[in-house]
Amino acid sequence: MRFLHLADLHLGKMLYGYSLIEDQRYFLKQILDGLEAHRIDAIILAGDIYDRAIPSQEAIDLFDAFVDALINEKHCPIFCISGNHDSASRLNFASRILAKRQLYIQTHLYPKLQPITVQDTDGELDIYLLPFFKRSDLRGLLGVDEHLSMAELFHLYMEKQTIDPQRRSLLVAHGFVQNGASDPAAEVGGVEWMDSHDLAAFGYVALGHLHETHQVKEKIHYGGSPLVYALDEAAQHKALLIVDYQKEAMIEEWTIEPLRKVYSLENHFAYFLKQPPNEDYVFIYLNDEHMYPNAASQIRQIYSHLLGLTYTFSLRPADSALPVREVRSHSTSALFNLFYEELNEVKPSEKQLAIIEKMLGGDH
Ligand SMILES: [Mn+2]
Repeated sequence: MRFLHLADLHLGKMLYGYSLIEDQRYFLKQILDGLEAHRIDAIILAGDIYDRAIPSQEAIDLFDAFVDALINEKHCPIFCISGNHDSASRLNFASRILAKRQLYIQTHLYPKLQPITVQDTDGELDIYLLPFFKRSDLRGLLGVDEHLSMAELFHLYMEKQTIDPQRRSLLVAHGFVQNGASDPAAEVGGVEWMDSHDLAAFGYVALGHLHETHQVKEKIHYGGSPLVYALDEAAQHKALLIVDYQKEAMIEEWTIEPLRKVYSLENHFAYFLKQPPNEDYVFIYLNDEHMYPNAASQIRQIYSHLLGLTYTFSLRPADSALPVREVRSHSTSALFNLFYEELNEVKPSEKQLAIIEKMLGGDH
């Protein structure tokens, strides 16, 4: 059986004020169009379906159209859990009815993991759905009062499970999983870590939460977000994982080019004005030594999806801050001169000084 391991769709995501819904619609269409060619039998959605607990109407419409096409046209079962961005109870709506049509949605944590067992040519395969949970959920479920870490609580939870390592199995989960503790207090996005060691009984673990497509250890993988959702994700590896589960799980990658890329560029103002039209989501760093009026609006003529613009000189650390007492003893125009010099690394010209003096109306 071949699973497509998707995670962190974050439908309805905004990036610097731009709605990414068109990019997400394009991406999901590429998946639907490529299902047969990649011989996908089932879809895994490892949490963070939506970007917000109360998703926008267009995000709901997009997900609705996607699952409709998968279930009703492609007859492709879906195994879905809620992530920390989803509202568990909202996503849970009609889940018992939907399960009868093979749209399995799990949003609640139960004391005992119950598999959905599917049959394929290699025999039975147990699929376990473990939605995102908080430390307090586990504490309540396990009835422990002590101040235990997420990793300790999760270890106790998994000790109560009876996963037969001889059977073919797959776990879908959403959280921060790492190999042991480098930093006991480690967390990502407010989510504390769990130990991959506690997931060793499963034949494959399909994780969501971290946005880079990567392997935690053998048979434990993060699907990653399909699109770049922050500038610091621009250099991340992004690919779809196909889990080819025969006797055991083997991983393949499927790469889909996004509608628009996300990245940052650094150069001179004049350089950007000479570029061909660009529709990518671009953040621009100008390394000119002085500011241009309306730089952003001029650059936006070429870069239609400009995320933002900043001058590299403005990012230099301000290490020459004056003590408060000294600030008070300076005149306003003297402070302006210091400010200008710090920002531009040259003193203001006589002409500029005259303008400032005039604006300030003499010394203050
Ligand atoms: Mn998440």
